Amino acid sequence: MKQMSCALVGAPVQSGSATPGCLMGPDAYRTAGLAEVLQTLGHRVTDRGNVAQAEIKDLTHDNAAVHHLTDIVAWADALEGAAYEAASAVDMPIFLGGDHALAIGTVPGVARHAAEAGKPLFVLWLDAHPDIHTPDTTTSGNLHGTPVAYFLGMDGFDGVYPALKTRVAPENVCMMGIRSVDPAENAALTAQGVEVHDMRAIDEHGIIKPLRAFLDRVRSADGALHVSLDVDFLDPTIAPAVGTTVPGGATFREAHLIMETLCDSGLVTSLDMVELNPFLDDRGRTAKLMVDLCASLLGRTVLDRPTRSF
Ligand code: EXY
Ligand code: MN
Ligand code: MN
Ligand code: MN
Repeated sequence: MKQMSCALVGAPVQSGSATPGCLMGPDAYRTAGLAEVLQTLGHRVTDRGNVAQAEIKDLTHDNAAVHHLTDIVAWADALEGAAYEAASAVDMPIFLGGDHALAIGTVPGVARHAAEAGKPLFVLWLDAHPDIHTPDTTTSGNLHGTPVAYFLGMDGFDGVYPALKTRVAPENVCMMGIRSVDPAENAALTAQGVEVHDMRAIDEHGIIKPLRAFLDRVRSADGALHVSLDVDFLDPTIAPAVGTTVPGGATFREAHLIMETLCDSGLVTSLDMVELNPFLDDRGRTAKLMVDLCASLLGRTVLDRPTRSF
């Protein structure tokens, strides 16, 4: 694997989730040795610390049905700029969550950088959930369930979230691991035409063929590829430290196969690692697994696996 310049960007967002604790995520990845692991793989790693929330002057529209809107809007503004800057500075920005609301900023930010390079942004969404609610369709009011609807440019965000700077085309989004979908999200996925490989499809047809077909599309479009990895994509028995566990998730090997295949493709240009809640796990097992998956994305093969317990 070619040596990459990587930037760790902490995004301790937690107000998009119902369960506090994600604000400890970035430091849990640091404690699990993420920078050191990537350096042993030969990459140049800079830790940019944690992004500070932008100051929100005034919020013209506060939707009572959603939680912590002002907080999330402040994060979105700050993260879009931080993501754009990191993507402009290094080969591989890695955004350390924090809950999935951080993608409200990171995806448009890296998309803006890609667009300036004349590249369409593709997104691989690895998650039990499609996260395609709008502020009007969410029933929980938890805004970590809304980033995809926002960056697709769906209606319902005007005057609520910052004006979307760079939109992602729905045909450029591929979801894997989906197994918990609200009715409004089902309708949105169909209306938008998002490619979804839910766990039933993965059980029946496997991962590799649809993943390779998606990567062929990224390659022929000369696209950039952002991977958004939610801890709850994984089966809760191997990744319990997340507030939205759903049984029947990806196995250790399915997750590594995806990362190893992505590594071989050389197409990935940015990564979110989201929804880790260290408060819900003992001994950092989930954080270490996420670090291990990041290592596979950045060049560790199945034959390089050192003797380790985690
Ligand atoms: N669809 C449910 C909701 O909107 O509350 C669950 C969302 C979970 C979101 C996590 C980040 O993936
Ligand atoms: Mn770049
Ligand atoms: Mn998610
Ligand atoms: Mn999820």
